Amino acid sequence: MPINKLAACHKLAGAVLTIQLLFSVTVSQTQQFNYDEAKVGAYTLPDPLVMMNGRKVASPRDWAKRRQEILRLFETNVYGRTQKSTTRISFAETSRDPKALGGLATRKEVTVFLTGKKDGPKMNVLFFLPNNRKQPAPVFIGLNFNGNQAVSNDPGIALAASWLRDAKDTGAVNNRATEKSRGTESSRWAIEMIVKRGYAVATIYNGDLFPDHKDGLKESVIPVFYRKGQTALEAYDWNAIGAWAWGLSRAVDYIERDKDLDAKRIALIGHSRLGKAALWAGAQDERFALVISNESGEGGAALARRNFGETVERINTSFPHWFCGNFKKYNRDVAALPTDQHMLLTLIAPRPLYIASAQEDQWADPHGEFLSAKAADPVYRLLGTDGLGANEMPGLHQPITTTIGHHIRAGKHDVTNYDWEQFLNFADKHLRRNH
Ligand code: GTR
Repeated sequence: MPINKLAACHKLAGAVLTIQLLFSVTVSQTQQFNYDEAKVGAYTLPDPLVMMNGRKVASPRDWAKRRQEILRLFETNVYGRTQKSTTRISFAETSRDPKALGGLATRKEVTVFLTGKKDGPKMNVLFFLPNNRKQPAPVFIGLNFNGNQAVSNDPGIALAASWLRDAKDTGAVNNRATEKSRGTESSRWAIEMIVKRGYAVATIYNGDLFPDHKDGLKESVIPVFYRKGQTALEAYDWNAIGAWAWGLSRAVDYIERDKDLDAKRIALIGHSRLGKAALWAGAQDERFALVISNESGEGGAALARRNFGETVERINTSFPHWFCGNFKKYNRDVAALPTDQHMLLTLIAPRPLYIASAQEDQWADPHGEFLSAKAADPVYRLLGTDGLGANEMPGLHQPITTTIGHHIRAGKHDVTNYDWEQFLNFADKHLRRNH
């Protein structure tokens, strides 16, 4: 065969091979994720009521010990160990509008200096306080994805100063917030509804704590707390989710010192990746009186061992900065994890916990979120609560409001007014006045 023909032949073969390769990559990528309940396979969950030494947890007293064990397991294997800060926060109010939301609320912004020093790391907390209140207001607190200015169209809110994802939906230019980024996340924050029901709203941009990209570490709060001589993360160190959770606790430090707010009645909410952070914050810090996970999925409420939707390997690959280094060891061997996510939920017990899912959000495995809540139920019952009041996942729009609450609604991955109505009903029922 003449040489040029041979080359052409090779080229063709190469092209065919490339096409075949592309095809098989696409096929294996789609096949990698299972959406068929029949193909989930068998798995055994670690028992939250058995100590590592094999002893059964039979009383609330035993549970206090087991709880510490489980916390350590999550620190070491999943989210990383939160570095203790030795300094106290300080803060400054930077804005106040007593006639926000047409007079319904007082809007205020507070800068929290996370090491107490003005030139150290800081986060901005945005509050809406109901004006119609006779005592300190209970609070819904949660992180937001796109900056505080994104949760409302109120032009008085300061634009986020930290890194922001450049995308149409964020209104950011060169990774900075612009006027266009106002209100871009407001459909997820039913602020008026919440305020009308007598609750304050508090929110923080997660990027103030750890910019959400794989090189976000250096601009995050974490290096500020490096141990002496430390220059990089150890496999057990905290990462983005740990930093986000930590920031939520620093906001509680502030709330405890604000007499407009009732620090004994704080409901913590998070959606998706921020739902993972909310669960981890609620697990570590018992000052959160109630915790809500909205579609937190893999690494949140959903069971890791269930082969359905997103996987441990996929989340660690797409978001290497979220979990600790050790978590990556389980990418291909989830069964070896000493934890599963139902154990994260048990760390919130006996405090009220609400798990919300959406039917079209199969990536987050709604059934796996429900089964996780179910597997946390024995701990809730041991601690004297009514646990989760259902054996099977209820149909759409049939909320459960026992101490572990739950709903699945129609529609996509999102936070909707329907979700907020259920969260408010749940908080009305469970966040009783403590004084
Ligand atoms: C997805 C991720 C999910 C969830 C989601 C979100 O890309 O795979 O685990 O966290 O992002 O935060 O919206």
